[in-house]
Amino acid sequence: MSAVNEKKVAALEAVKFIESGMNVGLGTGSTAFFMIEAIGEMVQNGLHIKAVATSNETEKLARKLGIDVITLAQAKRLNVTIDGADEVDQDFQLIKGGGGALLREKIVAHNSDLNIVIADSSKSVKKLGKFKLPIETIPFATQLIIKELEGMKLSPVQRLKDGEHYRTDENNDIIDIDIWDADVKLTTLEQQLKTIPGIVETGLFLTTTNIVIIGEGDQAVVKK
Ligand code: ABF
Repeated sequence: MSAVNEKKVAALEAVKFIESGMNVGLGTGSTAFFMIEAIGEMVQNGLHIKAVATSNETEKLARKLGIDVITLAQAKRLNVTIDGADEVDQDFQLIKGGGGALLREKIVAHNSDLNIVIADSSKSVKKLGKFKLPIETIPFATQLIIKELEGMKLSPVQRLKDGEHYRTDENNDIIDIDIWDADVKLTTLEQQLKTIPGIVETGLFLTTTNIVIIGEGDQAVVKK
């Protein structure tokens, strides 16, 4: 079964957790977009929810599908958030941010009662870090942060798009770092990174996820 089909299988399983009256956080990325399309159909069939988008792209898609999008401030709290990931390990620790939306995704996840991650089977890993870890930085500090990360042997590379510095929805930079050989606990690494002034957020989601749904062939494997 292709990755696309596995993404759809996982997305369709996840939307079963949504009920009318809920505030729902909508993730970013191709797997999340399949989930949003499914919710769009449910809204056409009478589902009443309010949604908070984790990126401008997600907001545009949700509005196009007739989903009632509100701000996080208006929602105050989310009943459930469904989002993708770049890697997920057996302890539900994630690397996210390949799509550049990690800051709003982590904020939305933090303000959600239930966080569900959906992914195709290629995202399941024994050890995080084959996928480079995205770090969101304030442009004022990015070049100096790169130097500091080089000193930490994390091989930082500033993300580019069409030859220019990639800019997030919050108009920040993204630096991708290699943590594969970092012989430090992920929680310690996250703390070390977050103490560097100018680093806004990392793509390490270590404690936010309650349920992982992996598309494996034509089956959705739900892990709680
Ligand atoms: C988003 O989904 C990002 O955090 C992550 O990078 C991306 C994964 O994209 P896809 O579902 O297209 O593999 O939540």
